[in-house]
Amino acid sequence: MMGNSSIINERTERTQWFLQDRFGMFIHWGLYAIPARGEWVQSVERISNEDYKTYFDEFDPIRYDPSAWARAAKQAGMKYAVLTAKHHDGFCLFDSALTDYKSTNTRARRDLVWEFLEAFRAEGLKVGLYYSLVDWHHEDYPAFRDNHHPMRDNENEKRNPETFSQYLSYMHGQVRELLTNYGKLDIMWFDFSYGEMVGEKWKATELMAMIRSLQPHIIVDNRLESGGEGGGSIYTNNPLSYSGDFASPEQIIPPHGVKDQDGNSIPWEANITLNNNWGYTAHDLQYKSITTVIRKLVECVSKNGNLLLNVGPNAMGEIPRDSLDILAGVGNWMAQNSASIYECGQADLSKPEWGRYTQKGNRLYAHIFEENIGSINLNGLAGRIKKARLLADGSEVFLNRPWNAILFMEDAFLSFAKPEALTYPLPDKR
Ligand code: JFZ
Repeated sequence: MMGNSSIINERTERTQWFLQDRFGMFIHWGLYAIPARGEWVQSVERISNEDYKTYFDEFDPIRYDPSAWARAAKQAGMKYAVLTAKHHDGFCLFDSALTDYKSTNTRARRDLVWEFLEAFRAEGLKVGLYYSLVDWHHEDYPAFRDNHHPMRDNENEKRNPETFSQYLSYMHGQVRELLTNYGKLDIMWFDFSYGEMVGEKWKATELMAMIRSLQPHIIVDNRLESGGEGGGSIYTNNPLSYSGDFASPEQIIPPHGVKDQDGNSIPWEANITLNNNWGYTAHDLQYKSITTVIRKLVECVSKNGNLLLNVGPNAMGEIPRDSLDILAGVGNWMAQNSASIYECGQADLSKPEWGRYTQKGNRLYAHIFEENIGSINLNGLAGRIKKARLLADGSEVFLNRPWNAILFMEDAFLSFAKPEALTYPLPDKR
């Protein structure tokens, strides 16, 4: 079956840059940086809107310097960034005409989204905005409880599920504002659908028609139709207008990448945290190592996917020191090895037991994860390799010894990108 080829063709065209760039920064920032217990704090702790307003009254990120964020992203080798313009708590980091619950009405008096966009564009990065479909603050958003997604469900608060259409006008209106008043955006990242709140419940066809008319080239995630667990018709060969341009597996890298029912690769981006939280969480010091992050990036690319790596700036507006250290370490590796990431994808070889391959044209990149193995097995490559070089310094790698099966041949090129060679010492507390 051919499926919906025009939607798939347009998706292929729109996502070209995305599939080349491979590596982006996710930024979860909002009022929840003050309680510093994660971006779900209002729901998890059942904080009323009245009590949560304390944080609104107090919010004053005096050290917010998005140029510093943009430099950190760029140095890490990231090519794009996505900021939470509005998360589930409903607080807007932009100057919306449709609400008073926005950063320009806090002590900050700044349009944080505008400044983010300017700063990242100035560094040459592509820019995207996350917009939460879920809204715990809007009175027309229905309270909802289920075990998997403990939505805010505070008995004492006014809720008008029967006027949900007013929320939809608000939500569509804010998306229109973002796509009209903030210049060219590269990514729109909606979050998220659950239970019956899927697709047309968001008036998704109408929403997508507006999005495409305002910014035809923007790429959109798949969460108008799904949650972070995957799913939705993007996984079929018959996608809808709102199925999304890329799948968004959350906190996992799918074992075999993401393919449709015919086995064709679908654009995808794993979104992954540095510690165990998206929003700033003061007590969460369980950070991944630099090597782990590099390997996740390599793993995504080896399966034709992207990595959107999260940071959660604090209430002052700073990316936490631990996160900056990891980004710097990844950046040091990328400075020498990014040729094995950008514009690369899955190799036409199965995964070797010693690590992973990425490939770009006739260059095959061998990422060796096992330490102290004197030689690696290049099964399936006998006779296909012309020469091998260490990617970091261009130095020759002998293929006849100790890898004695390999003969030199025409248009193949093997490069080695070893994460271990360039890891960074981590602070003691780890
Ligand atoms: C969502 C948000 O709730 C979370 O705060 C963060 O922004 C993340 C990137 O996205 O998390 C989800 C959304 C959906 C599912 C799981 C986590 N899901 O459907 O399984």
